Amino acid sequence: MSDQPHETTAKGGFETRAIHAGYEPDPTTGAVIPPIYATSTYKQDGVGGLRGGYEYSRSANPTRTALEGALAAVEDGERGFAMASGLAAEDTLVRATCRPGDHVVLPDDAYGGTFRLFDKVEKAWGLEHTPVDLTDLDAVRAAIRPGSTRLVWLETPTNPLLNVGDIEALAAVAHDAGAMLVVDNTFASPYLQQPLTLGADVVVHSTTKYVGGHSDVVGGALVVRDLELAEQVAFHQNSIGAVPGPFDCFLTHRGLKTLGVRMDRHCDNAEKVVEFLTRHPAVTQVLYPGLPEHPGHEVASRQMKRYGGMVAFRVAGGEQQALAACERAQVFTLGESLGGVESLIEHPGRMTHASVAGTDLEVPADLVRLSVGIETADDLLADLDRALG
Ligand code: P1T
Repeated sequence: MSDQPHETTAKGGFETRAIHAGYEPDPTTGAVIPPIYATSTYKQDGVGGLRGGYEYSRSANPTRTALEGALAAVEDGERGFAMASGLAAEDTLVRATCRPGDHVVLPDDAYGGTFRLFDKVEKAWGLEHTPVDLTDLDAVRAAIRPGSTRLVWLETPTNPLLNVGDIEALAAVAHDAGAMLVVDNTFASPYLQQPLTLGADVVVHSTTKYVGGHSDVVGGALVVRDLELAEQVAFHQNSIGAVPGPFDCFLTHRGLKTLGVRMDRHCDNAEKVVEFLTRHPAVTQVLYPGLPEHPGHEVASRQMKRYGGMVAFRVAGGEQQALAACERAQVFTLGESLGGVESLIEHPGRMTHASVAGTDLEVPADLVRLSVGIETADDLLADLDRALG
């Protein structure tokens, strides 16, 4: 697989890498933006005579190669892999690194779909898992099974409770036991947090969210820093084939270029929303790592540039009032997903995390999750005031 095309990472600051890494203007036309290579196959110059390593678009496509180079660069990794969705990225990673009988440590408040993948799909193929509080290092050490735990899986901040795990400390715990630390960096985005620079082995993204940034494409990514692991992932990416098409890659890459400016505005608006909610009488608790009283605030301050655009809160009056708030909002659109320019509101218990109802991962019924967008902040506050009655 090593003869497959992949761009090396460009140097420079975050925004420079987000905009330039992975692609040089086309030598023939000067096209500044990677064209959408809508082709499944490539003419060979004699049998095996590949031009630039391109053979068949499941294995590699130039629009995808450009995105993969940019993803590696913004995460400070060696290689990036674009996948058809966040869950496709997760499944491909698991197959590349684990075998039946192996074991994975999971967050006890992971995204519902991630838990479902391990609990309902991977388990049937012999992969065991233990959900644990990843903010408790002793609990993580106790959950690790020496010799069979391959992955410690961290989401930080978590979806939807916004708990924060210490990437550096967890990397040390995982490595001491011969396991790898995987970090789902979807909520923070590479602009706010770069787990590979803190010792993580693999970064996972649902690029559907902040990386794409416009709620117009589903995608996922893996970024690694070890070239041997990269070979394994590349082999499984091609062998399983859960890859995005060129138009999806184009949209995701276009979104990535503006990630820095968007994230700063997401954070500005989220801070205003948090300030508003903490003073609102219908709100009993606001969950946001930027709040000094948040249990993960100190760790978040060390490992994140800012605290992100995701906010969760609990509503006085319980589930019915939480559902009513979701339904009354107008500028905040009622819907799943997150990370787009438009604000979204949802009820995790009935929506994104319905798949963990009845398990240890069940989320509180009075919880509302906001993906704070980049609209005019005053309009967002007025909308929340109306929604909360
Ligand atoms: O939806 P997909 O691109 O397959 O990504 C899955 C995924 C993985 N990790 C995290 C932290 C996620 O939040 C998600 C998807 N989450 C939602 C759809 C949601 O509304 O929370």
